[in-house]
Amino acid sequence: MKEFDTICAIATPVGVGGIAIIRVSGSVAEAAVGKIAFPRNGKKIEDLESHKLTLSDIKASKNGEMLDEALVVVMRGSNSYTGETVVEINCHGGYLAAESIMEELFSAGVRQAEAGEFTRRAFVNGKLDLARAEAVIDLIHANSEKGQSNAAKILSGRLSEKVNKIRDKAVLFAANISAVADYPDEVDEIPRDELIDKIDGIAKDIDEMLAGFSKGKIMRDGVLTVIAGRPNVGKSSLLNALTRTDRAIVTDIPGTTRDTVEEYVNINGIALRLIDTAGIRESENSVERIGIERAKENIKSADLCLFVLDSSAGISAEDLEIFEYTKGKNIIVILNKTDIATCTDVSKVADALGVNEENIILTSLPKEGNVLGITELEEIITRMFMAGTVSKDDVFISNDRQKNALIKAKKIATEMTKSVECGMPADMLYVDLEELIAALGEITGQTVQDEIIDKVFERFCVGK
Ligand SMILES: Nc1nc2c(ncn2[C@@H]2O[C@H](COP(=O)(O)OP(=O)(O)OP(=O)(O)O)[C@@H](O)[C@H]2O)c(=O)[nH]1
Ligand SMILES: [Mg+2]
Repeated sequence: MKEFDTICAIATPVGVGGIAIIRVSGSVAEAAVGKIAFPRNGKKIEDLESHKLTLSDIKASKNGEMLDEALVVVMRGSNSYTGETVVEINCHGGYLAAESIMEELFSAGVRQAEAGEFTRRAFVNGKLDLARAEAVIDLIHANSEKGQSNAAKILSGRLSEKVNKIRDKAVLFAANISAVADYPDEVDEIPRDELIDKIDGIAKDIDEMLAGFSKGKIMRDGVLTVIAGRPNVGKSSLLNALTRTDRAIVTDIPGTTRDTVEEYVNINGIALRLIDTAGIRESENSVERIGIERAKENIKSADLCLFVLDSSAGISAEDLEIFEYTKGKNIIVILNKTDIATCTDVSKVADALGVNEENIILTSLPKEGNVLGITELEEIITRMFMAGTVSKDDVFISNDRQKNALIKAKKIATEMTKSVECGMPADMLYVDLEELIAALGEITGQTVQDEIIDKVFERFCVGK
């Protein structure tokens, strides 16, 4: 266990609320809290039973003035979140009680914790591996049920288990190789076919994990969805229909939306970050032109583009021009205004744009009257991003750091196969295997540089 100074932070959000929780961690946590907290059962903080809440008076150290009454819990020894003694004070919420207690703790020599410092200590003290620490922050920031569920599974150690299984295979393989090298008279050489099989087995496991990345990323970050098209086709009406709000201004004047409008919407457990954009056209108006540039930029970074067409107007040259910007993106074409349309021939539209008919949806989104097509659109989006059923046991890697470590490991495996095929002796694989093991170890943090650890904890908030 590493020795650190003692830190404290308010672990609950700032503002008016029932309670606020102050977390104190480190060797002098009990002594510092003991200066201001007086358990009603007459005991001292140091003598409280571990992991048991005790009602306590909180008094100013200078003059004994009552500051609050709070529930105090000591979590002693390594049996705490950080792996060091933690004291938590459940005081009253609002702006003053927690702040005044924090001031008292500072006077007692406790330092304000930095963002993520509690979890970082948990990692350093072996309470959490790096993948699980990442899941803590993902769980806090989860904005969809699927994101929450995947983060909770990773937090429980399921992803690390999966990685460690592959790693164990590689470790065993390395041990076999070194046994042959060390005891050539007693241990038989490993046949080349067997070497290839072993490497393939590891590579296949890595591929399987990599294949889950796109799902995991969507679960964690949501789908960046841009609504694009000509002016007046019904883009803002679509944002409003999907969010069931009047968030975006809708008028019959082309060029109504100037700046981008953003809203989150949850579709069957997936979070969509919806961006409504300015209708793209040649414009003399400088404000509108900026909006149009923004629209184009947004399309570039989108995971999904909802391309809206006015079915009452047919497909124009401008539509085709705008559609070019969406090339290479996941596309769903929205053939809108079907209530007043003369032509809603899906196969014609599919031909004109070169998209699959399945990716074209007929909608009707009038200001007054029946809204149609939204459920179908939601179904297509769900299918597109969560294809195949996700069983409750599936757990997915969800960030670039984890993905890059797997890609590194996979590359090494590919090189190893090539080496064996070229007739390289088995003991030469040992060094590669060590690198592969290290690459897998980056995911759980067994082998990882400090700067990567810094990056992981940068995303945390104070108090976690
Ligand atoms: N009849 C009918 N009118 C619609 C439909 N969808 C949208 N509209 C109307 O079309 C007009 C333009 O709709 P918006 O949603 O503002 O269009 P937009 O694409 O956001 O337009 P810009 O912001 O100017 O680019 C409004 O008067 C809407 O009420 C529809 O399905 N049927
Ligand atoms: Mg609009």
